[in-house]
Amino acid sequence: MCPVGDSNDEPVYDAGHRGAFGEYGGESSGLIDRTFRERIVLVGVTMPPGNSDETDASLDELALLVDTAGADEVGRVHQKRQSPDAATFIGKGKADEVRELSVTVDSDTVVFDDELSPAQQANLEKILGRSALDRTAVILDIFAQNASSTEGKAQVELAQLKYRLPRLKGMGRKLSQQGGGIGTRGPGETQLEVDRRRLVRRVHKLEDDLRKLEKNRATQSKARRRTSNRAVSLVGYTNAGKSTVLNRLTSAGVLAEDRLFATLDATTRKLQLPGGEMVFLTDTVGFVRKLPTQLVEAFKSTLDVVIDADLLLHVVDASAPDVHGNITTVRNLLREIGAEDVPELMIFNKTDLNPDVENLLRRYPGAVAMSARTGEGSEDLLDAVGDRLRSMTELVELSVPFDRGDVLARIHREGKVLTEVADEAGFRIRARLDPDSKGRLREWVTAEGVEA
Ligand SMILES: Nc1nc2c(ncn2[C@@H]2O[C@H](COP(=O)(O)OP(=O)(O)OP(=O)(O)O)[C@@H](O)[C@H]2O)c(=O)[nH]1
Ligand SMILES: [Mg+2]
Repeated sequence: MCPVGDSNDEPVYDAGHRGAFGEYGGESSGLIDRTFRERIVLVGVTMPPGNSDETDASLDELALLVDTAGADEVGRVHQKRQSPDAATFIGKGKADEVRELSVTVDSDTVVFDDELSPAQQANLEKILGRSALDRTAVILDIFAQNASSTEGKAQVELAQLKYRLPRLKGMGRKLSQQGGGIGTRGPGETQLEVDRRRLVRRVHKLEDDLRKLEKNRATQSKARRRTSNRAVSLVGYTNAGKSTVLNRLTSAGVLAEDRLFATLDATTRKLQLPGGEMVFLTDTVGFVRKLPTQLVEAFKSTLDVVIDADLLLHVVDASAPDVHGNITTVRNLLREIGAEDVPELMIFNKTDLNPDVENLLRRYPGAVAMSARTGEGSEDLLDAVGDRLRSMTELVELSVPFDRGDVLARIHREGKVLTEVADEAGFRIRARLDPDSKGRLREWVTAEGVEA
């Protein structure tokens, strides 16, 4: 039975609804003109301690996000400020300038690179005479287009409702006038004018459903934990090649596309390392600068696989314009979700596009370079994963009496048994154990830190 969607509350929207524009135009709902790509003016503001290069890079990325959502950048405006204007984010004069540009380039919508408060958004729309959206709305829109699983759809809907609830009034007005566009489609779009209480109820229902799904996931991961297989998670910036790495190593056949946030659901596959050990390798959602907090919260249960992993494979696109900025963004987000203590193995991917990775490898010792597309370096990666996991275990000797088959079974389950011989006292075993297992089996350990 599917826990999401079998509610007594009618669904507030059609969760399977896809984007409204351009390449997603095939699946017409009949409501929206899908042959049309929205024309967008982007606005970026540099505030201390940021500099204008960072704003530029962030705007380039916003243009990519807007493109992924199905719209085109037709103009760009920069401003430097000490702090945001409380009423209009950018100054009033600048807002007039943006309106003039929008008229000149015939834009439908203005997208701001930073999150606007509901009041700022409403004020800006008045001045600009067109929709004012922020980066968060664009990212949520892409997630809404890409969500396909029950859990993914529920997570995205929850994030969208939490973003939209405080903005309900403005959205209702805009929707009745325009009937679609970035930030307005997907969850909630047809009934944003209905009773706010109903949406709040829907939020609670979704939270409840997600908690149930999370319980399922916890049971599954517990079952995995009962095996000796370690858990390894792929993390990294969106489009870095995480899914391609999973496919390359396991023939998982998951979707890997030149498209931001192609992956929203976690996929786990077994992988055998060169030393014979089995690990569970999990691919999950990518990160980006200024990832909306509503999404990070809603994807909490999906991201638990990252927190619970024994090792993170941090996939980096070595050909990206700002490799270090991407690495920092990912590490900050890992800290935000509580995964900063999970050991990290860095992978510089796409070496076929940028073979010049010597500097990167020097700067990040222990990192591996590879091309998931050509397969070059994948053996080095497997060796490195094996080495890292082994370095987290210890070679110990144990002695177990014949009548303790349960202990013997546990050693096999939790560790990697290298040799097992029977003598008059019982079984003598050499095995690799992680610190937790060693603690649990302490009673039977006869020698620690044994040389291989
Ligand atoms: N040239 C080249 N392209 C690659 C390589 N690895 C992945 N790609 C391409 O990069 C794009 C993104 O790859 P994905 O594997 O979908 O990236 P991801 O990190 O899973 O991205 P999201 O799930 O969207 O966050 C695809 O077009 C891949 O074919 C590589 O080693 N070389
Ligand atoms: Mg992916």
